[in-house]
Amino acid sequence: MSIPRQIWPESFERLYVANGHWQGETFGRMLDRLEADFGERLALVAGEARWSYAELARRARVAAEGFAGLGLAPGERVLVQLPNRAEFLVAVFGLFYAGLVPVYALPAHRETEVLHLAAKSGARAYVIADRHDGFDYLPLARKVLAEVPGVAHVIVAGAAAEFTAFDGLGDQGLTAPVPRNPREVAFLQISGGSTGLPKLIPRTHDDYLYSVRASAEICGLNAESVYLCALPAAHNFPMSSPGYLGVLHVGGTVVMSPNPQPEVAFRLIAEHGVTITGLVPPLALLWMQAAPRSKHDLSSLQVLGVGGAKFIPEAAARVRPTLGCTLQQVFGMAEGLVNYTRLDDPEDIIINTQGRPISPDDEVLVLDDDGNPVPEGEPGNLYTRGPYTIRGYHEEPSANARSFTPDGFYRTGDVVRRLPGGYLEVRGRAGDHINRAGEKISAEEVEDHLIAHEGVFDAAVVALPDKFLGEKTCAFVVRAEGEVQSKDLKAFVRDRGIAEFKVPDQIVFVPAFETTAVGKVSRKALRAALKDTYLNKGDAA
Ligand code: AMP
Ligand code: DBH
Repeated sequence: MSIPRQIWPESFERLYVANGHWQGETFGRMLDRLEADFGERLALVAGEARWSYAELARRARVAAEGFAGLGLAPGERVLVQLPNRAEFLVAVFGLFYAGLVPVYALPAHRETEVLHLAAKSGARAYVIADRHDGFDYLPLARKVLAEVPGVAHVIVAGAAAEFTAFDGLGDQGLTAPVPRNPREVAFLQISGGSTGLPKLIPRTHDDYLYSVRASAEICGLNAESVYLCALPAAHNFPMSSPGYLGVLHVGGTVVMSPNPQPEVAFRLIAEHGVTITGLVPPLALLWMQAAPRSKHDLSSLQVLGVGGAKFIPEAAARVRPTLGCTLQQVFGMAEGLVNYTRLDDPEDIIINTQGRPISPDDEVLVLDDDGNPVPEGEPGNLYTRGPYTIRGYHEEPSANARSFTPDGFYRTGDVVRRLPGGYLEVRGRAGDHINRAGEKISAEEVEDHLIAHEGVFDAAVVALPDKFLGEKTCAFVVRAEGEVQSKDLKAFVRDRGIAEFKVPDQIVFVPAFETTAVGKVSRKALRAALKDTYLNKGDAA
């Protein structure tokens, strides 16, 4: 069974082909090309692994044979939840080679998210590591097998217990990639989203590989480039902006960092001569704080990409003086559109803007709340469509009706100013999610968890500014009977099996939520009113 095709109108498809964006390569064929072009060059450094392109390709083909041997058929989905280790690249290229469709979960995801992603994608298998960051994934895998009917296999990197060992998959390897149509969905990426649980983002071979090739060029990559994958590899940013795919595309080397902390990352930069990496703003701040005191030589680093959340100009201005490299601001979204400041842009643009779109065929509209264009320099809502921006989420009719216009523009929910030259400055956002250090958290999702507690009558979750994280979560809670405390609620939410970054940072108990004369106000209005009453007046608990 395959998933529905992403539909661009035919005239757009023709344009994207004619303009050379969609080139008809699949991820499976890409692996063969990389091996042919860069065979003995170093592709991957991860833990003890030092693998050439030929070795990476060989292992991916063996894994592909293993996946096929389990009975997984082309077009079927496989949920992948792996940390930054060598198996990540082997698994995803192995899946592509076997014609399978990876679905990317973050290592931080727990039961609630994983069960949802597995069920929603119709996953047939689940690939995990045995442990990461102190968490044992095997009990979670047992739950997925028991509760999601379609999932028939669990494949484990590390100690596999009763499951299939990743290292035992396959033997000789497939000799050629299982043919796929490059216009078909290659993988499902996830969206942080502003409502409910994460949504699935269908990306095609053609659209995604265009963004990879173009990003590699914009970021000045070549075969000497060494990319440090410091953010979780499943995130769109380290995947393709320009990410490990951009670096592999040109024959460079990917270095996997098990985590993005300076003490780990700096050693890897010095040891492997890392030239480029990508970070979210809080990590960039942490690196700038740590660099002057570090004993490691960071002089190989040429470019630091920063994105995922707004990087304030004061911090942006400090990148070159403290880290000795060029800052590249990256404003992207897993749904598609990615903006970069260019490496040779004037300092003023690099510090004060979030860049401009990758493609001449990216269409960008900045509209007021009534849908009319705003003049250049004025803030408005950002809408976009283009050769690598989706036309709809996977099986989400009501979200699609909200998030896409009838003529196919994606409503990003971001408020931006368009500046001369098409540069964008992110000013804020219209939607109700919290951007906590680059992780997007749906207010609604956290509210639903809080309201499930018997001591909670109602809850509303808002973003609070935070000097380090950018934003943190604050939950306003109206108690039901009893005296439930913050720590009880945090423990309760955590125990429901959600990613730790979604547990509210702060909980403020309030006697009641205001309702208007008409009755219940919208959640959006309620959140705004609560912020106004309790936070903007400086009396937050
Ligand atoms: P997602 O749709 O979950 O992939 O998250 C993408 C969202 O992250 C964007 O729509 C923005 O709200 C936010 N974002 C990404 N990069 C930046 C940036 N450089 N500055 C401000 N916001 C950003
Ligand atoms: O936040 C994001 O989703 C993001 C940030 C930078 C992204 O998807 C990207 C670059 O490609």
